Amino acid sequence: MNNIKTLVIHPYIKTSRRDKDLLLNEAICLAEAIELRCIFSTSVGIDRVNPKAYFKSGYVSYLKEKAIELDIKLLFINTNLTPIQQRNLETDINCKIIDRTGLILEIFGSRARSNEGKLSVSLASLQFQKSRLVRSWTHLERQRGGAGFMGGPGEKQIESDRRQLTEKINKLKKKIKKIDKIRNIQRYRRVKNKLPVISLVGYTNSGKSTLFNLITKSSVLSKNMLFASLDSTIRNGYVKGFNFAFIDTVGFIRDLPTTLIDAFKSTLDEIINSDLILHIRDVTDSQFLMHKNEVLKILEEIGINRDDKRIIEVINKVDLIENKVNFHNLIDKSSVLISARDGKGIDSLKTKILKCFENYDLKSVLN
Ligand SMILES: Nc1nc2c(ncn2[C@@H]2O[C@H](COP(=O)(O)OP(=O)(O)OP(=O)(O)O)[C@@H](O)[C@H]2O)c(=O)[nH]1
Ligand SMILES: [Mg+2]
Repeated sequence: MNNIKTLVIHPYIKTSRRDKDLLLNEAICLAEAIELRCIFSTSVGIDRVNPKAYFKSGYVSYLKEKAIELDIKLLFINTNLTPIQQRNLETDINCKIIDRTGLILEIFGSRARSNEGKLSVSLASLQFQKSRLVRSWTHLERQRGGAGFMGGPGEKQIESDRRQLTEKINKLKKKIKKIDKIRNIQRYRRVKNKLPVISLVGYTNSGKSTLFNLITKSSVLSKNMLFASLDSTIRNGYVKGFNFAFIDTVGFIRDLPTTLIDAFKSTLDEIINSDLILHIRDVTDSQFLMHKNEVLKILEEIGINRDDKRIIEVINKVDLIENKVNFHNLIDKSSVLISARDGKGIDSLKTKILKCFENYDLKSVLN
């Protein structure tokens, strides 16, 4: 299903001060995260959104010409479209259209490995469909494993009405609740064993899994790709001889669809219950400050204040910038600088972690 010839459009309101080139680049990375072949990409400034087709008719004609000229099979528009806009664009351009939420759902669908992850994505997709009900990519009908929105069973439009969707949603919720119960039992056990829990959170691609693997000697997928690892993983890890439970969580991204936040609620709840939250930040990220805010915003959505004392900032990938720029004025003094790749700073990070647990009855494996 990969390699679909895709046109990537990043629309922005002309008065917006966000950096359109960086956002276009992120849009291309999202498309690549599901192995779409980006043939042409551009950002386009608009004065206002056309409620019928998002763009003015002149630009729609331009897109149509481009799609024919380049034999485009899919158009990714990096914004959230209403069902009407999506349908009108598809009819006018005669090409499949996917919007930002749709694409992120596709990526999540292709990445989820665990039972809970798959169920959560299905739930998010159904809720997304229910919110539009005009057409869908029929996430549940097709066999999972990649961008299934072109050809094959994915082509079939969903016929279920709202009631059927609601039924499916309720069934899924029940299943997830069951898994939740197990999760709660596990959480209870960890509490009973007094095993402190440390969550790794951060923007996608910041290096969470790399650090997680290093500390817990695991092999979670870590890759230079948005949303490489999706399922949250929990493993024991030792910090200078003391035992902790570490959690690698799903990566965050700006404007993470709320349906996904909802669907991943139980996973994200693990973060709320953590004793410590490592906020992993990529020092080479050109949107270093904006992405910090996006992460803090999502944490706030799940109920963790941005000034929560449990959050420690971990500035990662310092191996890439040493002696290059003075970035120290961009970061808090309390942050820890590390390279999860070459291990630099890990000792300081561990010291800092232990300091946070000074008043805690830690289990030493040396005893
Ligand atoms: N140079 C350098 N690269 C790093 C470092 N840490 C991680 N990377 C690379 O950054 C990319 C992303 O790393 P991941 O660990 O997959 O990032 P993540 O935060 O888990 O990303 P998602 O699971 O996609 O949200 C990979 O190519 C890593 O090899 C580091 O300290 N230095
Ligand atoms: Mg990861």
